Amino acid sequence: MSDKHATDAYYKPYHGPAGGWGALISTQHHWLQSKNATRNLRTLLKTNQSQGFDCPGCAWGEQHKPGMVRFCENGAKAVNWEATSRTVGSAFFAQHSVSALYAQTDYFLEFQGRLTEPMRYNPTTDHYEPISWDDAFALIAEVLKRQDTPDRVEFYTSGRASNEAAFLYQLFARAYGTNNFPDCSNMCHEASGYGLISSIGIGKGTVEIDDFEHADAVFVFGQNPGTNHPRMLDTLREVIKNGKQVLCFNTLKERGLERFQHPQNPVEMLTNGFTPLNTAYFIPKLGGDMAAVRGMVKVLIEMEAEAQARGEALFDHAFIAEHTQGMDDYLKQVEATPWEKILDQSGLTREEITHAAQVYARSERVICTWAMGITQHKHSVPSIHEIVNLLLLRGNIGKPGAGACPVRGHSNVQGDRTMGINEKPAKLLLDKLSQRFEFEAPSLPGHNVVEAIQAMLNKDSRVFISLGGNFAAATPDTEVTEQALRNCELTVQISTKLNRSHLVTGKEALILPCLGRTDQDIQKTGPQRVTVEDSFSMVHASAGVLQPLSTEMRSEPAIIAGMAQATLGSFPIDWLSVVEDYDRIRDLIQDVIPGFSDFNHKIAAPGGFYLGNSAREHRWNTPAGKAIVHTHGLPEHILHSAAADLITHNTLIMQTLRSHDQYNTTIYGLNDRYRGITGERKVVFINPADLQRLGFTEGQEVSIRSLWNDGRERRVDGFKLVPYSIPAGNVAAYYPETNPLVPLSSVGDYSHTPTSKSIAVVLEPNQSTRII
Ligand SMILES: Nc1nc2c(c(=O)[nH]1)N[C@H]1C(S)=C(S)[C@@H](COP(=O)(O)OP(=O)(O)OC[C@H]3O[C@@H](n4cnc5c(=O)[nH]c(N)nc54)[C@H](O)[C@@H]3O)O[C@H]1N2
Ligand SMILES: Nc1nc2c(c(=O)[nH]1)N[C@H]1C(S)=C(S)[C@@H](COP(=O)(O)OP(=O)(O)OC[C@H]3O[C@@H](n4cnc5c(=O)[nH]c(N)nc54)[C@H](O)[C@@H]3O)O[C@H]1N2
Ligand SMILES: [Mo]
Repeated sequence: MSDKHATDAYYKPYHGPAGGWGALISTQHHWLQSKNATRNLRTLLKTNQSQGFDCPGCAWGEQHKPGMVRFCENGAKAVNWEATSRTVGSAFFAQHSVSALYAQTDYFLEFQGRLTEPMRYNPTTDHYEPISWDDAFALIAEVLKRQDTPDRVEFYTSGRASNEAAFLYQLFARAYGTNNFPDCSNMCHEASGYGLISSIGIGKGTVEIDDFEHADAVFVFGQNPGTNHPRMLDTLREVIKNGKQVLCFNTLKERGLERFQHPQNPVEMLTNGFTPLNTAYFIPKLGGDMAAVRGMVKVLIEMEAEAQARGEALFDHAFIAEHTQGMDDYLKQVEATPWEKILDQSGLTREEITHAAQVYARSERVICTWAMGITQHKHSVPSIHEIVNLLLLRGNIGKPGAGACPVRGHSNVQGDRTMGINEKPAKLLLDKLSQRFEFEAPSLPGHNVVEAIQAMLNKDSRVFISLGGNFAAATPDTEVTEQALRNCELTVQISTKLNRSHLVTGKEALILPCLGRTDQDIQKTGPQRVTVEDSFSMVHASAGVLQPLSTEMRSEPAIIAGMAQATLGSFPIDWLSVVEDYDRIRDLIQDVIPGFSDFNHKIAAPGGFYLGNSAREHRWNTPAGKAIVHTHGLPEHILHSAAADLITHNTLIMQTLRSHDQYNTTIYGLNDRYRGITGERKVVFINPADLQRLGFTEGQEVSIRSLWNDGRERRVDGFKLVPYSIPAGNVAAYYPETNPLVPLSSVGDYSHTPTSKSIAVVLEPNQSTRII
């Protein structure tokens, strides 16, 4: 058993600020590791510049001030990771069998370098072997054509695909005949899309990046920008410098939200001047934000009564009357919610909630931002409705400096949805596609991620095609998902780097190596650019700068066109001709997708163009023509009943989250600087009182077992306990190592998003070392 000294080796609390010298040192380390220092410096300086490429790191927007260097530490890691000169080609696969590679860690797999040749799995030898592009496309076409219905095929998308690739991909799948579009968004901001469409009639944030300059207060719910959206820290820092408020709600004391030092501002770094980033930091329990916001509204109702007694008003009654429906019912429900329930579920004190409410009341313009701490729970959609209701009370949607801001993850996940990657497409999109391309677009809803896994498990779906991403590792219930993929007749992975999904093969399996954001993309008419959309609905161009490592790599649009041409011939378009010049793809997009008229012309502008947002203009695309104020009771329990029914006094609620050295399933390194972890990923952050109550010691290795009433054991072993500032009853551990614990059917209400932030678990002495 480990003692305290064993823990010291990997856990040492971090006292510095976020950003700053640590960020620079870390960037340099990753730079050198990529074996390509000068090539990468050139690359980094082109990041997010108008003549360069869009950073593949995150979907935060750009503030267009001249001369700014527009990358952050973690963006630099993402760029360096892609721009490596290491390659994985036929010699590599001849050397390593698929089973041998399967035994390696995720870190090892991606570290091997860029995929450079199309490969086909040979089950007899258990090795991948080279295949020509034509043969690969012919194999895909043959398998697709022999299916009795197009709904046997799943078309997965990860959010790095460009608008051009995404548009062609959905056109291919729909022309083939299915809406089976499981996509990473189903595991990510689905609840934001659903929650916002059902309340304000558009599934996107309502703020522009410049709104932050005008906000009086920014409420940051359930996100860790120091790691996951570092450029957002610059924006928050400016808010505070303007003398305005940033209030953070996070179940962990995240260093990146507490203090921040700008890595590109030498004066600040030399003087060691830290900007205190938050003006208040609240630590709710997991899943407690809805209760916290409800408590704030309860206080605001009292303040409104006091204001009325003075002949004044706190609520924006004119706005409520003109623009909303259902506010009275909601306010009655809030009044009927007892404080005990609010305090118990939120884990906050009445004073804390009152303080937050007072800041809200004093602020003319309020922005609420959120990410996975809100969207990956069972009651995520109700939580988002609650946040929207809070904003609507004082007309905080559609005025400068105010609004709703779900902070997106992947750099083009929002654009992919705009382009029609959606398993439940709007009728308008299908009508436009049918009209423009003269075919009947399929109207039956397709599968989301969880449904796709279930369908492959039942063998209802038999082919899995993946435009990027790492489905086997990113999805819940790893063992079940792997079985689902293995059931397929064919799995196709269009990827930049080797990952677990290449090793969990169907009967047939293909790896199709593609160009990334940083690579030059030369087609018949010359160099091409693609476009992406950020969290603020800004669409802009991106063009890679590096020479591809192999002539055998193809662009995503070219690969999609190759599959489509082999499967469908020139129906409904001449696929190969549109990829000769991406302007032609953009012409198609402009004909189908609203907001893209004059597309090719508009992307010439530096910074791109704004797609507009109906809610911001007070046009509410809801059945009532107004913003809908939804009324939900606080959840009985934050867990799904299949877990809640099994809990005992030993049960803890676990969130799965990202370390500082990872990009989703891509592991750059084994450190998590701001949380003080080095050289280790298998850790469980736990409240010291729980550690003692459960009879464990710091640094002890444990197994984590999750609770779900289907008789299947879900367990991971060998995790070290790290005492941490986290509410009692809650624990945290990294994704994807803990994905085997997330039951496939533990999904959010309305959103069907796996509840990756609320899993019932028990900790047990480590099973792998236990003496029986
Ligand atoms: N460097 C880097 N950048 C990334 C990514 C990456 O992996 N690495 N991933 C990208 C993607 S796809 C996404 S979606 C985003 C993810 O960005 P985040 O949402 O910031 O990612 P997580 O690591 O899941 O962090 C969740 C945060 O919410 C807190 N939290 C969890 N549950 C709750 C809760 O119930 N209430 C509250 N108030 N807080 C809670 C956690 O303590 C943690 O700070 O980042 C994107 N950017
Ligand atoms: N337990 C748990 N599970 C989660 C989450 C969680 O918080 N907890 N978060 C969820 C979230 S928010 C998300 S978004 C998903 C992410 O799910 P995915 O998007 O499926 O996973 P990534 O890890 O981002 O995918 C990485 C792989 O993408 C490929 N790739 C990288 N760049 C490119 C490119 O430009 N083109 C192509 N074709 N391929 C490329 C590389 O091969 C790389 O190995 O995971 C979800 N899963
Ligand atoms: Mo995400």
